[in-house]
Amino acid sequence: MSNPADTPERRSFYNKIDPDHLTPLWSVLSDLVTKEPGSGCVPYLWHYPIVREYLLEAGELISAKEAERRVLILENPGLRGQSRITSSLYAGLQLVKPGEVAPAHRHTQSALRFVIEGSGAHTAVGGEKTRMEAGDFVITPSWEWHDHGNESDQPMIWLDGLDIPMVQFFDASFAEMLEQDEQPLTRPEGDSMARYGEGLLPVDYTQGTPTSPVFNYPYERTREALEALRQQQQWDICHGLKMRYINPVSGDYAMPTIGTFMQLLPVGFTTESYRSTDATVFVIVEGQGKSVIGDTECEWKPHDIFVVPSWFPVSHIALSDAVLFSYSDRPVQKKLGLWRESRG
Ligand code: GTQ
Repeated sequence: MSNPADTPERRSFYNKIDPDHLTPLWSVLSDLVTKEPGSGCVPYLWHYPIVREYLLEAGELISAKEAERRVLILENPGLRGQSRITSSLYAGLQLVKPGEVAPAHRHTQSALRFVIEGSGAHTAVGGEKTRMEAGDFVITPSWEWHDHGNESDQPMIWLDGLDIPMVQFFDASFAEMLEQDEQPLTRPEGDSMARYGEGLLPVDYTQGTPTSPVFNYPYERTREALEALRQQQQWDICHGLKMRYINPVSGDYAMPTIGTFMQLLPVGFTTESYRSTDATVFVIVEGQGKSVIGDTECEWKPHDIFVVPSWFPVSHIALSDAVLFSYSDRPVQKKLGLWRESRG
């Protein structure tokens, strides 16, 4: 499919209608309704040690309080200037130094934190604090107050994944600051996990919120589950062993706009080529290996971050036991009937 050629008569017609804010569909149709996905989003890998250096340097330039959030945005090389890692998703690395507070605010954008390094810093969400360890997946639901702090003696760095471009697309952004830096706490630490995350629910609980009421999924438990399941040796040829995080109340994805996953690839495992319409951000939690994304080869080590654009074939090779966290807009595409995948 290609657009019909311009002729002098056509061009002069286009010029005539232009002041009335009209434009011919046939000149742009094949760019709007493409045969296959292709947004300009390209495969790319960020080497963690490089970004980490810059982030610590940023830590000397501005405080978490002044910045509100001290974050370096991971911008897809094909989408520069748009603050996005894929067409629909945002990624950034956030640093909170010992003694700092990132002040309380709330917004309609949903956020996930995936902890890269540090131990014992906290985030408070909707009146409850949770301490964070490397590998934890933590959720900030839409419109919940949240502030971050670090009482430990080491810097804390995590990956922020937000649906900022989606909310931008819908023009549905609202945000506000709380008058005080830290929100009042209304529940003890561990309350949400005990109430919703132990295979139990309060007897009369019916409220289904779109976001999981469990807001910290500790790595310790996730890793234990992967290790237990590994005994079964039931490997998926495209994914190894891949699990998705769920909202325990509904069984749906943990977040309404972002799907999150954790997978184990045993040493030597090479996945078959796979593609899907949800462009996906991967974070290496453990291990070394390589991913081939279209024609691009990405060699990875722990804490590296890479992006697989929509419909690019990807295959992973694990050179040691590897654990990969990933996130994408899959829940949204599935609800809209748009999601497709292809194996092999
Ligand atoms: O921690 O609330 O990376 O509001 C971007 C926007 C983090 C946050 C980001 C945010 C936050």
